[in-house]
Amino acid sequence: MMLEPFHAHEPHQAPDDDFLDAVLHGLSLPKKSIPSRFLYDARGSDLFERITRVPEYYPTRTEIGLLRARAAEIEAALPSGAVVVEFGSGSSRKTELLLAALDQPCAYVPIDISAAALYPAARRIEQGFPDVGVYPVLGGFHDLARMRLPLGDSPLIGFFPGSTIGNFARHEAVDFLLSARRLLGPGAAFLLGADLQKPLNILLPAYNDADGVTAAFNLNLLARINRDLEGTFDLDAFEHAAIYNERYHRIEMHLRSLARQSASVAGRSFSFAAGETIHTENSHKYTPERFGRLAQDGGWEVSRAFYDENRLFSVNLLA
Ligand code: AVI
Repeated sequence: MMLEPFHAHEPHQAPDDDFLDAVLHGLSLPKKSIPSRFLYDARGSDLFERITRVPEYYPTRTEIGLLRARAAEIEAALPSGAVVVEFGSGSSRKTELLLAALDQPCAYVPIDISAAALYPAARRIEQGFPDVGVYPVLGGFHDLARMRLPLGDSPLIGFFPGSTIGNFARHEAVDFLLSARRLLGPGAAFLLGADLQKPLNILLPAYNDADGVTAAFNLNLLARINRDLEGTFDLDAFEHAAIYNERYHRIEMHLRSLARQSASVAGRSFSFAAGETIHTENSHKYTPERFGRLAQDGGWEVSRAFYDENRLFSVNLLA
């Protein structure tokens, strides 16, 4: 099969005014919030990589364990000679496991908004899998509707590990699934990681690790505002808080003000009551039933699901 290099799509990097607008808007809301995608500047991405290695953060190692342990079943359930399209590929750490499990995959298309993550990871895969054509696409989730995959008639497999879908609001998750379906076309398969609902004694420490890596990851958002948006936040006057919201089945990360104070961003002042928070991330946790309904609303059907023995995490095969 022949694949053309990609040029159809203009590179898209979130411009700085997007960050400024989002922060000014988010801090003006009655319940202050900033979209979680802004947690991932270079330092934030580095801290997230460290989070995936702290002992309390079970999702990454559980998903990797599942991809390893169930490789034969995953291979049997997926077509041979396929093109793997990975959404938000980042460092492509789990890609090697999938490509190694599949029968003669012919191409890999990583899609990521960060050029710094995308191209080195693409090169690594190219070196590790010389028979697989690698065609990186620089772009974010918002660009999916405008993307085209100029591929031949090989079967397509979407790949979205890590339970990143859990960081979307429900309507965003549905829109994402619909866009992925449009992009991949009829007949495609989609392998998607989803974190499971579980007791709080496991869930809360995963987002409150003892070494404070998650706290540093969250607080780095204020450091980023100070650096990039002429912010005046006192990082010692806020603390990381991760709570479980029972109603929405999600971990919420917040930055909690330790005192009554004000801080300015690009010359605009914002006041904080003691205890007031800035909501910085949601991480939804699913039951198999809730995940099945989400997939259905996004135009897919769960055809097979793999769980680890402790039912911490799920890898779902959608059709
Ligand atoms: C990227 N995402 C799936 C992580 C999660 O668990 O929701 C982000 C994260 N936030 C704090 N720790 C990890």
